[in-house]
Amino acid sequence: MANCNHSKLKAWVDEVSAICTPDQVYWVDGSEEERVRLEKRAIARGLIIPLDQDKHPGCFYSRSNPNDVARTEHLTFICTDRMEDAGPTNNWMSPEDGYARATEFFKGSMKGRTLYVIPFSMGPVGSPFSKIGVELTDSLYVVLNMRIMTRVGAAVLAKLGSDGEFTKCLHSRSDVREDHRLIMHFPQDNTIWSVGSAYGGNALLGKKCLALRIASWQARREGWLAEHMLILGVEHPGGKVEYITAAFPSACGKTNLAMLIPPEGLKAKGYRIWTVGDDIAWLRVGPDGRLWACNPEAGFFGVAPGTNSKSNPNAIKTVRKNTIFTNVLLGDDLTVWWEDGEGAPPASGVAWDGKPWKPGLKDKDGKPVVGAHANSRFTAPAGQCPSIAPNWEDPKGVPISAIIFGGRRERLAPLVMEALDWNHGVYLGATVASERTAAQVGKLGEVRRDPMAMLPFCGYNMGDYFGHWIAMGSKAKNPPKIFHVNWFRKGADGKFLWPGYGENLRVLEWVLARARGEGKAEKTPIGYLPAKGAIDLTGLKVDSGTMDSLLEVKPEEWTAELEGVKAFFDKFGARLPKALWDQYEGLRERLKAKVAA
Ligand code: OXD
Ligand code: MN
Repeated sequence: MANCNHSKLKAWVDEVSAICTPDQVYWVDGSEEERVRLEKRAIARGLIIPLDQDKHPGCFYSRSNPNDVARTEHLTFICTDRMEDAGPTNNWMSPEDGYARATEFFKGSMKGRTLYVIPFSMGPVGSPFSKIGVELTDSLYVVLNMRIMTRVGAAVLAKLGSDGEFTKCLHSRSDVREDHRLIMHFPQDNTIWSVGSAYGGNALLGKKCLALRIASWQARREGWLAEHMLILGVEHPGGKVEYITAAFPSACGKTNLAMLIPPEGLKAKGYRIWTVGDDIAWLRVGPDGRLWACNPEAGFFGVAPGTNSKSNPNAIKTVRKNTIFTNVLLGDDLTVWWEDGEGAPPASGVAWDGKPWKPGLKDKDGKPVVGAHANSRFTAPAGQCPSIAPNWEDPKGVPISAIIFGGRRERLAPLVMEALDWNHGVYLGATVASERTAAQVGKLGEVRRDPMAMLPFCGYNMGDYFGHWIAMGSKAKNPPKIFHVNWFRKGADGKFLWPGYGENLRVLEWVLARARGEGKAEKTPIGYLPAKGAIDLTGLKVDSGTMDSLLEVKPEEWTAELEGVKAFFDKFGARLPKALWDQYEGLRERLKAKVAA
């Protein structure tokens, strides 16, 4: 056993061993020597396949069970004494039922396997932001991924000492059956139990389970924020760096924005983007009354398809070495490839589902067969990203100038707007929505709300969560300005109006100018919008008519939108803070006045 003198931790490992009956227990120390040893073990067991080491040094391929390729929200529960504490947007179970049901699946689940004990820190070890967890898992794949995504091992155990607090994270892949799968959160006990899945979001318990669901609960109690946000720094001509956090629902391009490369015109001005994090931000009020943010993760668990040197050149460079690829296409030449990726596909290979694959392969109905699963992933160390900020591990975090919310709306929402004040900004975050696209089951054009992009990740009643956001505005004497963006507005021809990608920096430039009290804006009923010419379009082929469409505010459409907002807010009953109803009424009045004018 490792150098552990934490009696409660040792007792818990014994207790779990008695239930899961592993053949042996191994304490992860986090050393380089251990990495090599565990990789060899995983290769020998067929859990990972080494890629061509000349082309992809230190990289491995892994394929999961085809029934286990994404987060399973319908099997994810918040287990609290009172159902209303989980709220209407979470699945709920009582802690008694939760433990009892999951115990059935954990019983004997590690027989013939090793139980790995992974002490891990979310956030740099010892930072005032950081939280410690210990994951007990029977999955070597999880161990190798946790070593990339978090800080693990001896240093964490030392920090924990003999009686430090930690989140108890229990995981077993068990038999990877969907009917034996449960992802359970017990926030009152600072505990997570996940069984029946080895997929990242379900099994790397530091990420969504700890850093968002459990942390959001703790954050409310302790007066900070745990958010589904990227963090980036914008270096201005002259060298000054200002930081932004941004929350977008899954698959809306957070990783791409976090690693943005300025387009030629802006690069020439002297801009540069620094990546601090691509998925999660923990925010605390600093001594200066500002919000300071820290990325609790140490790696990127990014979606592969669609990642290429146009959409995200920095991600392509990040995954060149020391990366685990899961469920992409494995070429017979031991390279990896994914749809809408980089370069030509290999001549032949094995697809994510284990079946032989060739470029141009069609199914029996003549439809193209993909080589990589749409949710296939790369796990890569953050430090390898060419745009990683030199201070990304600063224990005191980075000071935030602006918070951005965004959804995917083909109509209605303008390219960018600034909230009138903090509470209005919370309203903008609470009403973030996306329209369903043809790719999703359901009514086309139907609006799905994803407040602050936290719908699947908030570990308590979202009505209380909105209240906590409102309260944080008064706690921070110097809070950041709040904005809403929409990169996805379409014209009458059904084409995107805004070019996106690196050009988004033009919007960030206006956002930061506004945050400094500069930048020209026009007050509209829905918020401050850029005044004509306030967004620098030099060198960009977007004409002024298109810009007008991108920034058009149609009061009738916004009035119609209020109905959907009301239905959503009504779900929370008395738990919805009055301040948000005030915002709703204020917007209604402003729109009425505009229509009447
Ligand atoms: C993720 C997600 O995996 O948001 O980051 O689903
Ligand atoms: Mn995410």
